[in-house]
Amino acid sequence: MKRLILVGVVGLLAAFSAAAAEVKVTGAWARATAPGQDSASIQCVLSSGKDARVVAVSSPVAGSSELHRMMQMNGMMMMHAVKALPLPANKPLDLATEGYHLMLMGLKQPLKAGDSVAFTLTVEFADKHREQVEASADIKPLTATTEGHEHHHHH
Ligand SMILES: [Cu+2]
Repeated sequence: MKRLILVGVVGLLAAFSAAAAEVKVTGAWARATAPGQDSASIQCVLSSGKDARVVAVSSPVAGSSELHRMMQMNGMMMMHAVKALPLPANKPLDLATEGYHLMLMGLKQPLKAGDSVAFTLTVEFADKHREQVEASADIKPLTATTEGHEHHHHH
């Protein structure tokens, strides 16, 4: 009898944690801005317990924010806005590896190393249900690199 009760409790806990953590944002960071620079890109790793896609990003420090992807064009790295970032169930998406970043434009203040910047992702699940995911990115010194993935500069 005692053993049956224990199993029941464990099952309930598992159900709770699955519901509370469908989408996770880890390792979010952005580079400190140079003088006069009014845009920044955020890198992070996203994971979801269900099939989903990120359809929007916003931040209180930016006038506007977009989902961006890098693309090589005529030997130059260009970036362009995309409508969504794919987020298949249980398959973490490392934005840097896939050439994506979250683009903050029209920054209201410079980003300083050691600070953090809050941002919100709008996630749409396969059933069209949408959820807001709050996260924050650590601001790293201007010289921080993304292990060779950084091919572009924002001006
Ligand atoms: Cu960009």
